[in-house]
Amino acid sequence: MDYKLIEFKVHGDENGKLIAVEGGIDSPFEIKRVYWIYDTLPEIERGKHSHKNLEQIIVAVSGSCEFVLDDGKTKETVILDRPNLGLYIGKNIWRVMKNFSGECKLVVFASDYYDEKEYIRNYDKFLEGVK
Ligand code: T46
Repeated sequence: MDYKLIEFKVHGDENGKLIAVEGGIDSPFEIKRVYWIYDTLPEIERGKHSHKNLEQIIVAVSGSCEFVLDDGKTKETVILDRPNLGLYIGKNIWRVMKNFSGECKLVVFASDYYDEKEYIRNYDKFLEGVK
């Protein structure tokens, strides 16, 4: 399945910590867009879509949540629970985000600008596409 976990280098001491992500260096793609997700409730689910071409890296900079990843053949669950861990997701992976902890804050680095036409939001259509 086209995903991987990336350990980011932490710069820090007793004064605090800092992590930098440079496009094409710490991420496998040039970064064109950054967005963040917050104020999520524990019982909700987000995602439920795949992307035709977009690549992304997701970091839980605070709190935690689960990603259920699905390539149409198998499903794997990844837990994001520390700010130095990035989840890279390639194209054609169905993702469901769930079990958000309190104060979960996700920062997402994306390989391209937002384009709703690039999303597949129907699961049957997703399965058709990856067959
Ligand atoms: C993903 C997961 C991790 C925009 O206007 N611009 C944007 O850049 C994005 C990402 C979204 N939106 C709008 C589209 C919807 O009206 O914000 C609304 C919520 O988006 P969505 O329902 O797609 O949010 P999530 O949390 O289900 O998914 C998002 C990303 O869309 C997706 O690519 O992998 O976060």
